[in-house]
Amino acid sequence: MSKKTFMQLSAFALALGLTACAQSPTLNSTLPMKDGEFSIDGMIFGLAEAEVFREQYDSAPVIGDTMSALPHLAPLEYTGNRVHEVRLDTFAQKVEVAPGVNFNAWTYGGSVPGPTLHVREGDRVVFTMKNRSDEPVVVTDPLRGGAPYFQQLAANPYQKHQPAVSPMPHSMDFHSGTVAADDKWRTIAPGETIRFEWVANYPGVYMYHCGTPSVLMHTAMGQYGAVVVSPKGGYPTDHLVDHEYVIVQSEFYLEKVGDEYIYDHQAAMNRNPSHVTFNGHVSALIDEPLRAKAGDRVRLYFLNAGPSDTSSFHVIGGIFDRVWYEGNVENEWRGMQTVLLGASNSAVMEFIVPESGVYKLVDHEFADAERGAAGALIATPKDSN
Ligand SMILES: [Cu+2]
Repeated sequence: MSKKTFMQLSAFALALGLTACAQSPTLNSTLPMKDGEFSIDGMIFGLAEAEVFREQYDSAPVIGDTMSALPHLAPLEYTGNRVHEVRLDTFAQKVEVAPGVNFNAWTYGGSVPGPTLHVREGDRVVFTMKNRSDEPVVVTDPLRGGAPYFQQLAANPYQKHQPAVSPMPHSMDFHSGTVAADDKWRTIAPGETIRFEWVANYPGVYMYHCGTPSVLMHTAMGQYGAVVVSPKGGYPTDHLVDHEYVIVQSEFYLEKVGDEYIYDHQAAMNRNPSHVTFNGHVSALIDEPLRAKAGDRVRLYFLNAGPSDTSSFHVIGGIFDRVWYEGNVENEWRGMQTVLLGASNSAVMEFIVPESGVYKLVDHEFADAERGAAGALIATPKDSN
């Protein structure tokens, strides 16, 4: 269903009084609080302690109906708030980041960046992650199911995923959560599973990543992705948007040793990346460019995952009509040519496609564009199909 159609249906449902319940005047979330939790300014804090345990589990490593592969964003086909049961296992995977350049990455869900989770401000996430770095996990068979992510990954296999084994302690740090990091973001050993909850108290586009030292190394090895928390009241242009895409920029620090590429920690310390990519591969948005028509309003949910570099994102031939820094509707900018983002900063950016043609997407720090941070949007004429 297109976003416009969904917005129309949502408005229709509201008009008929079909929404689940009226929003509480004091709580962001329409979900009940649990024992021990407390509310400040409508946000929920004081969540239960994380659990760490061992389980027999060798099934789908990504579960969640709003977990998608880049550049897709899963639609939120519900009103108000809900609970998301999300699994995102961590394991090694051989991935390609440029033609002929592949390495044994540490991943969430098998791709670099990992899947994008979409929730609404006030939603609750019940999160489970098993550290499966000691087993070969296959993600190329879409029949394994569990999330739309697998079908999307299969349709866009530029990373050429292959199972790999690299036993290593790992953790998960969601920037979208407000919790005690020493509890929820704790490191777990291969074979262990962690489960904890977080509430999406603030809207925006957030990074998730491994927080196990060296954080630089674990992030540069591939353990990061995006969470989109849509504002509960939406963005003011929701009814005008024709296409939405998610882009994650990140750096790779690889050196060739024999026939293999491996991570180069010294290059990472020196901030000298071998590759800088949009969506994990220098060709990702070139082989599969974004699509739109002249006159369309295109919305990009953009995260600069770093781990260490800034991004100066620019659309050649376009001007950003609206930019919401960090994705928060309160932080609105107009008429931006370039959006500067530090490591783990993000923005929601919209531009109107002026005419049919090719619009290149670049990091305007051109040393990074030449390292791979480039892509394209192809626009067909206004009245084309
Ligand atoms: Cu890690």
